[in-house]
Amino acid sequence: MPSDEFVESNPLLDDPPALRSRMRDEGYLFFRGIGPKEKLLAARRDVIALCREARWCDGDGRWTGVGPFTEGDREYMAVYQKVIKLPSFLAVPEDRVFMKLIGNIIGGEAMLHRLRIGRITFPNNVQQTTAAHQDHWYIRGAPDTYTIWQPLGECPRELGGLALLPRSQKNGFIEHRFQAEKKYAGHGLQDDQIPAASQDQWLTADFGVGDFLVFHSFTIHKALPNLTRDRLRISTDNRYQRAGDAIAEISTKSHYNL
Ligand SMILES: O=C(O)CCC(=O)C(=O)O
Repeated sequence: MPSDEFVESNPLLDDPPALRSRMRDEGYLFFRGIGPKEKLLAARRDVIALCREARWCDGDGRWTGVGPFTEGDREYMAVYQKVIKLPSFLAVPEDRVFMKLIGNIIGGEAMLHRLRIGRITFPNNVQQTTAAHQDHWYIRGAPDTYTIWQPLGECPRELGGLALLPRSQKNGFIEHRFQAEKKYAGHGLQDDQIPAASQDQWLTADFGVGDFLVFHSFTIHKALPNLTRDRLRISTDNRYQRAGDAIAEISTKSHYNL
């Protein structure tokens, strides 16, 4: 039976041509444990403090039953605008490990977008799980733009990590459809738009602290639902490209311009 686990790219870390080649072939790279753990946990602590202040969770990130709220909801945005200004949250994607890695993937000077996204995903809210999409729909600019997705804290599958379709970037960009039921990220790809041969090839992982996923802006990916009873899924996704390449205005501003 084929594995539904990402292939780890840690052994390629110091081999830029091999990193580039795997990214070109597979559309993603997955690394275990090399993210800046202290920074990730500091950001997690600060995000949880804000969620706790809003009475969404206890000090351990355990949901109180308030909500569920989603990006776009007034209650969510009131907390979110504080999250994306936290110095600890902003510091994560700037870490040298990411800048160097992306520099090696693009073979040049990496630039981190000002747009930095945080996600707080409540339990009992499956309908609002991020649908399958390609980031190029939202980010535009240079196709050779790369997303790094990582949880702040551990993210076992039932908490809803990220899944993607390997090699899906090779089919190029696909027009997205409006999905009226979504409160945010309202455009996505439906099953009939995804090549039939790859429908059963979704890959994912149980993410530990410091594990992260890098993928191309044409790679099809989606969130997995948070199926836990009482845990908030806290994550961040950030985008990088070659300095000097085309960039759309949205990527030069903070999320929602908050
Ligand atoms: O974390 C999520 O729910 C969605 C993340 C995502 O789609 C992305 O990083 O592009």
